[in-house]
Amino acid sequence: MTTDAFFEPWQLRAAFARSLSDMYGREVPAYTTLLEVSHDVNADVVRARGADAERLGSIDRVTAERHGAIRVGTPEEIRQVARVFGAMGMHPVGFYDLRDASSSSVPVVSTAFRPVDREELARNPFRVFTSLLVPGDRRFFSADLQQRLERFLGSRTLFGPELLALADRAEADGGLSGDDAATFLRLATEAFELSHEPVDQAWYRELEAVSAVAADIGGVASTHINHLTPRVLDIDDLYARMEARGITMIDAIQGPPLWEGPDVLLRQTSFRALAEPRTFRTPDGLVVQDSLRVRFGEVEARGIALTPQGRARYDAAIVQGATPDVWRETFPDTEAGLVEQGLGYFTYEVPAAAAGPGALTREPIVYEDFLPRSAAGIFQSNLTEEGSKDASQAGEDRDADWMAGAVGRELFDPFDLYAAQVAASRDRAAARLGVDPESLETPSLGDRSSTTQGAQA
Ligand code: OOG
Ligand code: NI
Repeated sequence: MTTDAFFEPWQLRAAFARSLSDMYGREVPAYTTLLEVSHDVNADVVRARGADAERLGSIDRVTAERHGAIRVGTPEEIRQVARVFGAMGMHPVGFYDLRDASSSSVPVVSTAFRPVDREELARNPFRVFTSLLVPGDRRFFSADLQQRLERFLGSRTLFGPELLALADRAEADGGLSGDDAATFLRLATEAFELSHEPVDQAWYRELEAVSAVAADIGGVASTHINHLTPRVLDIDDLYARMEARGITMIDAIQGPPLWEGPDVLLRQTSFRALAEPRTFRTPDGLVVQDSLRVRFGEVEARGIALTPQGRARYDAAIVQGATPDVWRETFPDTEAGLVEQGLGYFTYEVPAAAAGPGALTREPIVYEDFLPRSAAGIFQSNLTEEGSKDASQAGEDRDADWMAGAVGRELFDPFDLYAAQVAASRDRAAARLGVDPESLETPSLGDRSSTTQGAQA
């Protein structure tokens, strides 16, 4: 990086995603295997399907695309996370309550930091699923444990003052100069590396008995990326190739099944965390070698974003079991069907070589968010112990408003963002055609190659 260059938020975001990926690849070798296999799968899909493979994102976007996951302990910590990600044009989107989505002990609520504008997403869609511990939830923590946990969390520092100051400057100035950008990226990457400080054994094990997730968050004095997920264009093929390489994946691909109709939302699969050597400080002050399983591997395929109606169908279908038969009863088997039934989000596009005024095509909007049941499944598949949960106790109320207050920023609603993309595309198309946006009909007929009469000229 040279001193005179200036790095805009998206450039910081793209560089950060690369830097994290390099760090993770050095530290978690199976992740490198996953990246290699993902690249092979994507190259094969592009070769086989041509332009059609890029309908839900260019191959450049998909190749660079990652999501990460982190877990923090306090509202103050998630506010700091928001400053670091805010510098990179990543904003909190959505609210996920994992406490009920999981049968084992997962005492967190979550949001995802990601770009929200179409152009920004196209430049680099890096997103981070961010979970926040709920120490006041009596189903998991006694009053005494809550108090000790909060004291421990209150006394640690996840992000140093230099990193936060650079983050604030980047947000205020719309980017950073070369030297500052390099420092910011180095400090931000370090903040998410696994710490080699000895772990307080008694404290960690006490929390682990309640919840492995609680121990991962509150049993150590730092945070870490716990997985980094590439995107693939054919997750069934990837699954088979990983197994063939001797890497045991979890039993299932989470989310929708493989079927002949359009891919919607998100399909994910993972391999279990590998035991990594860690040092522990015992109650008698000895430092001993042991291991912890906290970093794992995940991969995902993204489909079309669903409207609230589409999502309601998805939620009803997934509890019946995500089989192709259930899907055939639930969803139309064409994109046109999704449009006609108001189930999916599609934009209005004026083709570059439009046949004439009024010619419109539609393009599907890719799902940029997460799914609570799948997320719970990902958490669950990586827990060594179930932990303990006393369902007779009342949980602590948490919702999107609470999360917005904790983060101290606007929390975007995913549905609003998709709907806004549709509206913006409609206005753009109307302006190009010189007609009133209200006069545009949904381009619902035919497939991609066919056009439909947009304006009543
Ligand atoms: C986050 C799990 C959720 C996903 O892809 O659904 C997630 C975690 O394990 O901290 O990353
Ligand atoms: Ni994930």
